[in-house]
Amino acid sequence: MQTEKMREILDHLRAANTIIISRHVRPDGDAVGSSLGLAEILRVSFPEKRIFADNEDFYESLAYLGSEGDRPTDADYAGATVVTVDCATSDRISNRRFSMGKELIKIDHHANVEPYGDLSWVETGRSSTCEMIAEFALAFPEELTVNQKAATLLYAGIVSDSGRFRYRETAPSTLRYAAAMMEKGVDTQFLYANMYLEEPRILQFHAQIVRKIQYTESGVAWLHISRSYRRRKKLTMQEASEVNNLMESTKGSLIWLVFVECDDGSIRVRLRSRFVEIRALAERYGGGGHACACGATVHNAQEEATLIAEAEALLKQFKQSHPTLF
Ligand SMILES: [Mn+2]
Repeated sequence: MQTEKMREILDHLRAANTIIISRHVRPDGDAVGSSLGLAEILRVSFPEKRIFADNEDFYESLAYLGSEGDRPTDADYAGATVVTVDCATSDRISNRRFSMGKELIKIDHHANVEPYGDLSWVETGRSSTCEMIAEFALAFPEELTVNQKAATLLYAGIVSDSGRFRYRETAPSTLRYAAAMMEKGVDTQFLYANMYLEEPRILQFHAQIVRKIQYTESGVAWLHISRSYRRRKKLTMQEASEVNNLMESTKGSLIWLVFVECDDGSIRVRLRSRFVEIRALAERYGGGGHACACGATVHNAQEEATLIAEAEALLKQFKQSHPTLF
C-alpha cells in the first residue's frame, strides 16, 4: 500500500475544480470500471466539482456498466486535473486532449515503461486498476464515498482483470477489496449475466476455431486468424483476439498465442501464459503488458514463426527447470 502516494493524489484532486478521467483505447472491464468508478466516487464525494470521463471509444458489450456522461469541451480543460487509469503509455490514452489540462496524474498497474504524467501511482503486479481505486477510496473514508454504482464498476473491473480471481496477480488484498465492494451492494448476478455471455455467432466461431489450435513440441498453443476469415465471420479484432481463453485448459500447454491479421496487414499478437513470464518476449516484438498477459505486433509470417519458435524455446526451458509444476 502506498499511502503517501494516495494522499498526494487526494490532495491534488481536492484542490481541483475540474477533474477529467481517461483510460486506454479499446477498453476492457478494468479500464471502464476504473474510469467510470473513479468518476462516480469523485462526483458523489465532491458535488461542487465538475467531474468528467473523456474517452474516444467504448464497447457496446460493456454498455451494461453504464454510460460516460457528457464530455468536456476544450474550455473545460483549462485548469483541469486530468487522471488516466489503467493506461501504461500516453499513446494509448483514449483521449487526444489529455495534455490540455493543468496537470496529469497516472494511476496504473501495468509495467511502467513510460512514466508519463506530473504525478503517478503505478503498482505493477496489482490485479487491476479497479483494485487500486477501491483501495484509494477506502483509505480515505471521511472524504471519499463509494456508492453502489461505483462499487459495482470497481467490482466488475477487479473480476474481469483477475480472470475471476484466477490470475497470479490475485492477492489476498484483491479479495478484500472485492469483498468491501460487495458490502456496498454489488448485484453479482446482474454482472455475471452480462460479463460472460456470448452471442450465438461467437460460440459458433469458438467451436470452429478450437479445431484449428496448433501445438508446438513443448505445448505452446497457437492460432492464426486471417483477415479474410475475420471478415467472413464479421469478427472485430477484439472478438478474434479473445480466443486465448479457449486454449488455457489444454493440459501441458502453458503459453497461448493468438495472431490476428489487422486491416493494415500487420498481425496483432495476444500472449497469455501460466507460470512462464512472457513479457520480455512480447517486448521484443514491440509489445508489453503483464508478466503473463501481453500484447505485441508482428509484420509477416516469418516474424510470426520466429515468435512461436521463441515461445517454444522459452516453454521447453521452463519445463526442464520445473518438472513438477504442471
Ligand atoms: Mn487493467
